[in-house]
Amino acid sequence: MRHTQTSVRSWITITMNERFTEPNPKPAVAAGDTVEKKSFCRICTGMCGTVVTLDREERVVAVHGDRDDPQSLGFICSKGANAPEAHNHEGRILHPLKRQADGSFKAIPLSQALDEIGDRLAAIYQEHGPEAIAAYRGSGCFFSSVLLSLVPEWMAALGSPKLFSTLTIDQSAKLVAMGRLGYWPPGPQNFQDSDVTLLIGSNPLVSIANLDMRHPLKRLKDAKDRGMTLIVIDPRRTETAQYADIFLQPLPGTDGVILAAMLRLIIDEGWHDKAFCEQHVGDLPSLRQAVEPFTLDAASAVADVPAEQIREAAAAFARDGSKGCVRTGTGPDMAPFSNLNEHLAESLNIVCGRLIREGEAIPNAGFLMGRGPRPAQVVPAPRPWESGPKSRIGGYGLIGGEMCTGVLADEILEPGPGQIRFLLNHGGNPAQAVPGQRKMVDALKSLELMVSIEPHMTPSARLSDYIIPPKLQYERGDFPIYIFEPNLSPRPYTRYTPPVAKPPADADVCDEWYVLWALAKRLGKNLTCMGEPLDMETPPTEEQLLRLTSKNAPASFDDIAAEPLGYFLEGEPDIALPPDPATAGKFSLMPDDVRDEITGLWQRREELVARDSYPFRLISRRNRHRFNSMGFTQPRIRKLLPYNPAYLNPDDMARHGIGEGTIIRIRSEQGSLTAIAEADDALRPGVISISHGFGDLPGETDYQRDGVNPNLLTTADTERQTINAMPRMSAIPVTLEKTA
Ligand SMILES: Nc1nc2c(c(=O)[nH]1)N[C@H]1C(S)=C(S)[C@@H](COP(=O)(O)OP(=O)(O)OC[C@H]3O[C@@H](n4cnc5c(=O)[nH]c(N)nc54)[C@H](O)[C@@H]3O)O[C@H]1N2
Ligand SMILES: Nc1nc2c(c(=O)[nH]1)N[C@H]1C(S)=C(S)[C@@H](COP(=O)(O)OP(=O)(O)OC[C@H]3O[C@@H](n4cnc5c(=O)[nH]c(N)nc54)[C@H](O)[C@@H]3O)O[C@H]1N2
Ligand code: SF4
Ligand SMILES: [Mo]
Repeated sequence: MRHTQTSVRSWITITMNERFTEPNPKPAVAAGDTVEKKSFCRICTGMCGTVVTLDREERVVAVHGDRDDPQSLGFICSKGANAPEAHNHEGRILHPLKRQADGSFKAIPLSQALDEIGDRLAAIYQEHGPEAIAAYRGSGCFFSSVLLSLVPEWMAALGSPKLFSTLTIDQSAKLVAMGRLGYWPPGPQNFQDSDVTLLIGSNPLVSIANLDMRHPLKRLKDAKDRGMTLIVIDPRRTETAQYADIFLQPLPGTDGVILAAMLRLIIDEGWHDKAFCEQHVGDLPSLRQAVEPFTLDAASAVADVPAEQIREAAAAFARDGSKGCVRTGTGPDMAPFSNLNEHLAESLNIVCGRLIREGEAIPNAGFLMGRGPRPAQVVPAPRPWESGPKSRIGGYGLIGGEMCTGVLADEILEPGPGQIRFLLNHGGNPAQAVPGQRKMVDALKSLELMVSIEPHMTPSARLSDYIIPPKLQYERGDFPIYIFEPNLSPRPYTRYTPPVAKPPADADVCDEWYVLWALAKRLGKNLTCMGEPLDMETPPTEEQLLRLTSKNAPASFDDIAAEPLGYFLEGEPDIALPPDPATAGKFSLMPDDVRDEITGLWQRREELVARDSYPFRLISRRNRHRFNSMGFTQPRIRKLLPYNPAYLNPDDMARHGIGEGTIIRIRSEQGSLTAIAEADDALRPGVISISHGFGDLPGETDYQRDGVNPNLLTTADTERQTINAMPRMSAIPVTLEKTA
């Protein structure tokens, strides 16, 4: 089946209720009419090797895991296998769309869209300056290697510091921790040969994040087979926690308390690495002093886990384990005190010396991101947010070169010089993803101009003035997302995939980089890619940009491209160099702001878990079939998991007279939502767990059809963390009632 102009038009006029009911139009292919090509999936950090089946028109008809792939070993998940639907379903946007006065969308040619956007953008720029122009990058943008550098460079070309992304509603606590503790160039010890791992608030077997992302189940089983001890801390006995040797199931939001108690115990028992601390830590006694109130009994009382279990976990990690790290996911990094949680988790690694030492091999010193010398020494706390641009609202500095998404809605809504009037939503879905949904949606609606580069009619797309649909992953050439390179592979590795599929013949889908180039040109700006100036008369080619993307690699683009299953750098791995006494600094475990936070944690410890007015705590979970909201518009994925249930412990359900499928109302201080209850005996009592990425716009959501958006219960306005404005996105106090 081919998409025609008419099918797009008729799709646009489909009514709200009908818009998701299209069957999956898998192209009909006669046997023998197909070819198979190797590529890799770019939905998540798994970067799984795939075999893509294509029909005569070079459209994707099937995607399988590639057993020959030395990294992912044939693994594929349901999201990756569903790529044919993402590429071919009737709802995929195939022509640039312009919103009409009545709210409907009209297909227009790309050149017209770019001209019109360019004119309006230039007018905003001239009248209000670069500060009025912002971009929000979502996960659909991060998984394209060229865009990783090009989007920030586009913002720089326009002279605007207002680049936002999901980073600061995710795990930017990791950047804050590094910025306050100091940085160790050779990096942490790797998972692959550790004898202990402490995993906090992450579920790699579903999220394919953390631990080892290349066929996580196989790698986890391998690690267990060679004797690795796995300790998991999570309010839910997750798929991953099933493999734990020690499992702590605390109340959400209590990681800081548990970690502080572990640090206290480890230092008192002398289980830490004294020689390492002596040489590389500036203030161990200050840390010890700050954790003084956090006895095992005190932590046990707050977190509601046995004191003996905390001791057991600390002993297994620090006393019995010799190699291996604490690794955190979104759980602690979204809970209250997220920056402190992450700081204490990293402090545990530092105190136990779980870093690659002088003379030791650095398994993956980088590939596309470049390989500099890595001395085994501390780069003292750089605190980059303390200098440079600050947000107009809240005065937050830049995190990872970006503004904090926690203040994005305010930056749009608050009048005054520097107010954001234009937003490029690049591969994101802020109307669903950002905490405080109602306010975020109001903000998006108030923009003078919103443009989404987006293949599907998401809630955010529907709020846009223009939607520019891109080529999808198998239609473009790429490398794996390189910002996490050392975590993606224990060996220096990258892989080039050419485009293997073609968009429908009559589609007008864009190269995303072209949109940035064309708009920069229309504004009379010069764009760079990886620091290299681009010709602003003739647009670059995809290959040219990928060549630039690989400019820091230890192999040429041609050599990389010649290895269809990926390029592994041969030879001896890099070695951590001796420290340079002239520049070596020390880790700062207890700077003043962290001390304030730990004091605050102690003072608020009871309130964090108080169950009087809000007896439950709401937490997140990833689900297998969607990547955040991706799949929200795809009929088969919707059929697989039509709505996101509110998971509850069966005892809680019995106590409240709630059965499977009971319609419940969940309220927080911020708002309320209606959801369908489902039992999950893996969840501890007192906790409700709901996936994000579901639910439509406020007022347009049918909980049975769309699921619900937990961001109706969150806010970005209160309890923002200092430094990164991180909202409270886990351990949200809520009440629960049956609906009439
Ligand atoms: N309550 C709550 N809220 C959360 C979270 C939570 O746990 N709980 N998690 C947070 C986290 S960790 C994150 S990362 C954010 C995610 O926030 P976002 O990144 O804003 O949301 P996604 O749903 O991932 O949106 C990705 C979009 O990219 C589009 N897309 C797919 N392929 C392409 C492509 O090739 N090009 C382009 N341009 N677009 C493409 C998809 O259709 C989709 O609309 O949500 C955050 N929000
Ligand atoms: N299938 C799938 N994979 C995904 C995604 C997806 O939507 N679907 N999203 C991707 C994205 S954007 C990201 S950022 C990564 C995230 O990857 P992960 O961080 O592994 O995300 P989750 O699987 O949600 O695991 C978070 C865990 O934290 C627990 N938790 C919640 N609150 C607390 C707390 O206060 N303390 C502790 N200790 N635990 C807590 C939850 O029960 C849950 O098991 O996953 C990525 N991978
Ligand atoms: S795990 Fe991630 S990379 Fe692998 S197939 Fe699934 S979505 Fe794609
Ligand atoms: Mo994320």
